[in-house]
Amino acid sequence: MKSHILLSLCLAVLASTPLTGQAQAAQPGKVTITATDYGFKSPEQVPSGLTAIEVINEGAEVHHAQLVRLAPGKTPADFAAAMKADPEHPPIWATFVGGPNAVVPGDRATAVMDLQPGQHLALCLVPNKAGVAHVAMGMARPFMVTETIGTRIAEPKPDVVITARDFQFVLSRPITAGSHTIQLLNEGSQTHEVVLVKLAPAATAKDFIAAFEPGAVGPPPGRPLGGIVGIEQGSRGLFTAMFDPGPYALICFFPDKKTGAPHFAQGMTWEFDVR
Ligand SMILES: [Cu+2]
Repeated sequence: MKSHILLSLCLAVLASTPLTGQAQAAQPGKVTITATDYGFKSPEQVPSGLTAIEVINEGAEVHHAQLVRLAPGKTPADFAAAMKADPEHPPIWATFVGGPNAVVPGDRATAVMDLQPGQHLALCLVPNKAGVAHVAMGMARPFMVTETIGTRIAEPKPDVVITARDFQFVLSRPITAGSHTIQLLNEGSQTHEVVLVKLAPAATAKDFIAAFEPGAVGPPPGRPLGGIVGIEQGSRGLFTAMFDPGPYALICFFPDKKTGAPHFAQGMTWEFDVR
């Protein structure tokens, strides 16, 4: 989940590359990122390769962990400076490489991503009630993905594929009740994400989105259950979710390359009923 609002915010927080919280030991194939209001705890170094990245939300707001890989030679401070200079367009040397999408306080979500070596950042682009993206309040955490030879986890086999296009989601088959391993595949020309939302009865994706607009009152009529944060053209990521009967929505909040407006405004939502 993210908002274009974030792109107009000062990301000076990154310039000082704060290491919020304590470093944790990295374990091959698995990384835990703890989100609070407003910071991340994560290992400083993560081995490359297929990795189950878990976000645990210990905050009081909705959080996710958007991973961004910087090109060789680029630093978190460079990223902050570039975003400050041109808030509408992330620098081309920053690659959006997925991560676990939004969950409510007390919840957790996992995304399986194939991490490549290099300097990374975990960002939370979810806005608070005032429309300020959490990244601007300190939710930016640098970490290094290191070259690894050795243990790699096996790639989970998806039983549902969600294909993201400009600007729609296409499901390989209807989602039934029970647990599913889902692959998000980006076949669009832009970066896309998927937030899986369990909607409240009679609520729509639009109602849920409206609850995150600045000035909205009351809790959102639905519960985000993770998904995959922004991935670029040709990329994929995997997540597992448990489906109870009822209404669900898939939503892309990623800002349009040209206009900066979120993709849901261009119709990138999908509602479905699990029976
Ligand atoms: Cu999108």
